[in-house]
Amino acid sequence: MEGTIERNWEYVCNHNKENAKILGDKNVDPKCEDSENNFDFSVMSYNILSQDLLEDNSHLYRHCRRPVLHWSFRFPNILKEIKHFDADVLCLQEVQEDHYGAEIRPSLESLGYHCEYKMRTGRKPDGCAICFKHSKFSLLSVNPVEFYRRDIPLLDRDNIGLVLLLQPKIPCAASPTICVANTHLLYNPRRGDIKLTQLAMLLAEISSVAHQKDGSFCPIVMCGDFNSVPGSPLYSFIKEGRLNYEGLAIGKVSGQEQSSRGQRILSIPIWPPNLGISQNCVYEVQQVPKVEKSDGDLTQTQLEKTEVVVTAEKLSSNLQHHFSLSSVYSHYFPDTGIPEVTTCHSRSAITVDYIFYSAEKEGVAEHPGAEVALVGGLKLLARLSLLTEQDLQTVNGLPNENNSSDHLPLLAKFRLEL
Ligand code: KL2
Repeated sequence: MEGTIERNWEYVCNHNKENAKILGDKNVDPKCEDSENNFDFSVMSYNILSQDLLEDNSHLYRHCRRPVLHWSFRFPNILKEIKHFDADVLCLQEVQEDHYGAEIRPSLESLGYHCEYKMRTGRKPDGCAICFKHSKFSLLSVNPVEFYRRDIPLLDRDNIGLVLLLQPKIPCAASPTICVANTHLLYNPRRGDIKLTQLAMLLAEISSVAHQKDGSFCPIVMCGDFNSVPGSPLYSFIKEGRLNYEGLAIGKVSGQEQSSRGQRILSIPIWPPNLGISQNCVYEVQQVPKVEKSDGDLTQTQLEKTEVVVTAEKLSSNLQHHFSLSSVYSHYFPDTGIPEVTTCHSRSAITVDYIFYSAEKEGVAEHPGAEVALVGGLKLLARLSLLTEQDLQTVNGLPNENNSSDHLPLLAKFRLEL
């Protein structure tokens, strides 16, 4: 029998009770409690390990006792965990389609969730789901993103993303919308070029979904399994809002492996212009000339605009995005400096899963030079602490008797100040 392992809630706005117990969950600093001017909500990001991928990569799970690997054993545990934490928003990865239809969706619906799902393209039958509590949000839009592009040889992988626009349900008050994104980026440690492009595609979709009439963006939560480690160029790009990738080897983008092959240098630009995404990770306005007025010729100004865009992009090895994103987790335990782990199996124990969010304003000054747009901010109230590799060794790694994925769920509580 493998023991259970405890994870604590860390209350970010309550310095005296940083290590409040899970059971002490309701025991929050009064200053942090729900008030009329706040909308509080919790988010879970969880790669639940599709059975199909578990069986395809069975060499990673040789340390496990056979019975704990069966879906019929794993699913009740996963559901129990989801039920226990009772998050208002779930971002799930590796959700296998048949299990989703037969068990996952019905179970979550009976827990009060509305579920949206996007399956990968291609042959592997899993995808990402975003589920949210009916009682907390209404659904404004569903925006799936396919990273596969038949017309672009670089983009021959079947990963996807999903972006929802949610309306908080608040009595008698107007509230901004909240944009929630979920993804599972390509695993292949050597193909940082594809990973960065997939990320850019997700960011472009988030920009278009979160964009508000006044030119600002609503608050953003971006969850998922990014198959990249903290401090890697891909991670830094998300956090800093900029990346100069000149001379960077494609095998170094994600930091998953120290000495991977894939030492080809990223090309400039990384993705071809016909993807329609700028180096700022937004959809490019179509430069197709308008033929609204009689003659159909390009005016001089239209021609100049087109050229400016093209030349500016040819020279730049800089990627940017407009959001100021923070990570819920800090990736190291402050007292010991030991790394946090979000996934663990017989080959690796690392962080690849994240909850990023647009933080309240003070972040803007940290990014001089980066063109940070006006983005609605969230306040991080609490997170469920992660574990170390050593912690997980004491329970025979993952998956085990009680933890039924090779990833841990990430959990955060946010406040939207109205
Ligand atoms: O790293 V993961 O597990 O986020 O937990 O994402 C991928 C890997 C997932 C989807 O492709 O399947 C796992 N070696 C190890 N793991 C692999 C491999 C591989 N060759 N291929 C896929 N995965």
